[in-house]
Amino acid sequence: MMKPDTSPQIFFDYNRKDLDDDTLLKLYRGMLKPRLIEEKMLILLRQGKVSKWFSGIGQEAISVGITAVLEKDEYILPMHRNLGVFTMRDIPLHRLFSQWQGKANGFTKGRDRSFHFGTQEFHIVGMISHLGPQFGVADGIALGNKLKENNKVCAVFTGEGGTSEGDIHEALNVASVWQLPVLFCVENNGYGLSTPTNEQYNCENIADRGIGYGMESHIIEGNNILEVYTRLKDLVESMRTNPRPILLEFKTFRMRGHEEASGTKYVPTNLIDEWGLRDPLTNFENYLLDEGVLSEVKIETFKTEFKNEIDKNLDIAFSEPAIEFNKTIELNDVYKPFEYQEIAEKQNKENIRLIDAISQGLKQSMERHDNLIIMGQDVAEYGGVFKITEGFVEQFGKERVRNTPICESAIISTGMGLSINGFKAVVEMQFADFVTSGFNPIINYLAKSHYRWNENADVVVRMPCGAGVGAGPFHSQTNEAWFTHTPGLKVVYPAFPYDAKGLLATSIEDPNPVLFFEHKALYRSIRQDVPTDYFTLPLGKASLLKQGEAITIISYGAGVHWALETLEQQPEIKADLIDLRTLMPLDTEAIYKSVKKTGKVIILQEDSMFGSMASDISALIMENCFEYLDAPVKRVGSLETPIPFAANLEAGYLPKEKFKEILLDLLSY
Ligand SMILES: Cc1ncc(C[n+]2csc(CCOP(=O)(O)OP(=O)(O)O)c2C)c(N)n1
Repeated sequence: MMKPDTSPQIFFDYNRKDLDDDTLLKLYRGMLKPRLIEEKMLILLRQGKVSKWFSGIGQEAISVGITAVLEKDEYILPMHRNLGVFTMRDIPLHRLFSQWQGKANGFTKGRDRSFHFGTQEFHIVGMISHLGPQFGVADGIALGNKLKENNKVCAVFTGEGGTSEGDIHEALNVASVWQLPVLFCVENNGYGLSTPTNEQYNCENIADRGIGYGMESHIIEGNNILEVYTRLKDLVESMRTNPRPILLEFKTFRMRGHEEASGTKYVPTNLIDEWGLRDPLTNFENYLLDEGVLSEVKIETFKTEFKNEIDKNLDIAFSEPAIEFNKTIELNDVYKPFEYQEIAEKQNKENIRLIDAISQGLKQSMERHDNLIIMGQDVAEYGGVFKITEGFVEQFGKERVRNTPICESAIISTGMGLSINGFKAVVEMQFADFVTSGFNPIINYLAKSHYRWNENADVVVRMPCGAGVGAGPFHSQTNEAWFTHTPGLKVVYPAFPYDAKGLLATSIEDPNPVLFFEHKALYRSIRQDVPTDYFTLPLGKASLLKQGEAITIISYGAGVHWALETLEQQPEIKADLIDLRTLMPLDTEAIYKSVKKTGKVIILQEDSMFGSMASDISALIMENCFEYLDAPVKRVGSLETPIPFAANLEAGYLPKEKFKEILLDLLSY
């Protein structure tokens, strides 16, 4: 809304409605502070005292207006141009400065830069670099709020460029289907790095997409602080009584380069000039002067106050010594400490299949943890494609056993958000293969959060995996090595019903992210006597299934059963058979002990070889047990091809037959 040319210094037709002077001043001071911090940062950047800077100059009204509307304990998920969110939450500035300088008093112990951090203390969940997952995390936080019935709202930010990410579409859809109270705030500032909006999307307004998601949406003049504040206030109030998602498109402009070093050469100068006239701070300042709420003297007083605060806090941050590398601390912070509690099995046992054991373990965990939420495709009334959650809806209700749209990425991010908000989540991949569509949040969000800002991801991802069922390249993979490679994840891979039940219970107890592999070919073929009550088994402990002097066989999953079959057929082979059960943490002690006894090792896995578990275990053995070896370590895995469909091709692909040959060769070495 434009005012006629009569007062060129005030571009906006401000309407203070019933806002008192204090509120107006709070908003003014709210914008002034980040502006002054940024101006200082730009100087420090030129002096080489800060490394990188993403400027939010000209966009302050959005961060400040939204944060002013939300309660202090309502979560906000900002991006890289939202300094105003952090300052409005009154974070001590020296902590922000330490964060930007990679120092210990920041929020990430020097492990991540700029705005890539969160803080539970201030209810801020900062971004990861990857644009996209924040929206799904906001879904999870909002789902938590909805389940707690606390009438809280959460706000998440993105730029218009970020809206092209698939994660964003998934998260908007989930929020709409589940009616989650999230303010999805899109700051449309004209450019995504150098890409103008007309090369980013082909619709007039991003808010127009609301209709496609079945979601209320609004366009807001992002540089007009009073419009941002008053409209948000009304919307948030109505969301508290009528929880629902709202998509907001804030029209604004990026006044500086994507980051300072990259400049603005590609931005027509007339655009910068035009938007300069709409500066949110100077316009509002002029308006408040006009209204008599502000005076030149007051402006100077505020500026001096903030500049002093900035300088004082900079001194604190600059005088803080550089962080020191301490290997133990670095390694210890990858996972949240978890004290395993043994819950012993009771006497009652029944003979059940692997699939029943998993189902029982999951059900008893749901009974034990009333903050545990299950999410997955078709997991509710249908019971999941493998029927593991059959009957769960009747017992636990649809709030806790949630059918999801087909969107792995947003749901895994939702799990992260639930965890941030005090819940536990189990996410079922319909098939382990489909985890590729949720790879980003697992690798970048779940795995790295504790190391980065001390926030654990209490999420178990269930992974029905494996070949031997004639299901071809996209329903048969055993993809554990994608995850064992990533610090921050735990990976569990049981081969028996007893282990599966106890390890699943522990995986859910453990506050760290766990990939829990369940072999489909074993689901209905392997039976065992399993305690009927809830019990736990420790992660990181292998089991020694057979004992012998001649050779060590190491395996996990289906490979364990192939090895057992071989040993049954050839009882003359005296072997230690180790079932790893957990791949990360790995029970190296059990491995080394056996290798030192037998001097010969064969590692059998279903996965193909290069970059796999067998390769790493082999390397570990060579490095740690070389003097004890009487023969080269042998690895046996599947062919280096995708998994074929036809039964005889699949049999040729799998290493079962090859294993027998190599085992005999090695024995006679
Ligand atoms: C998944 C992903 N791809 C690419 C990038 C690199 N990148 C960082 S910011 C950015 C532009 C973002 O534009 P927009 O969302 O409009 O936000 P703005 O920077 O304009 O505020 C790009 C391409 C990234 N961080 N994440």
